[in-house]
Amino acid sequence: MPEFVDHSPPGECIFCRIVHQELPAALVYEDALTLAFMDIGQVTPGHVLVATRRHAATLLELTPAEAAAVMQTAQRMAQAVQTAFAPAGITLLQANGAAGGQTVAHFHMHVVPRHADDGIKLSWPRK
Ligand code: IU
Repeated sequence: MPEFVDHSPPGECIFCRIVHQELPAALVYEDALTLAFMDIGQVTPGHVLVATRRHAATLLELTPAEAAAVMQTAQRMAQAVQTAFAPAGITLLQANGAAGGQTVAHFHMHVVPRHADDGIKLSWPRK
């Protein structure tokens, strides 16, 4: 069983409300299992989130088909941001559980365009 429990009250998950078009979001892609929209807090210009259409709190709750679809969508979004923003690199980041750095309890993966001098510090413990 997943260790991270989604405590969102039924119907109040922010990303579910985006999926159901109850809240605005800059949607850039959608298919049967996933959608992608611009992160409201652009870490760098072009920062995109890939989320599951179905509510699943973490990676541990995805079906194999959803897990595969998420990575396909992430690659599509990486190709799109490469074309649109010409970054020097792209970071994918996906957090699970509060201890893992997750703040929104609906599965999502960050696609972050990177530049050599963008000042972003990742918490991964390496130089
Ligand atoms: P995290 O990995 O769970 O910390 O990422 C959550 C992201 O969701 C974070 O980057 C927020 O800026 C983003 N976000 C959003 O794009 N739209 C919203 O309405 C909310 C959060 I709330």
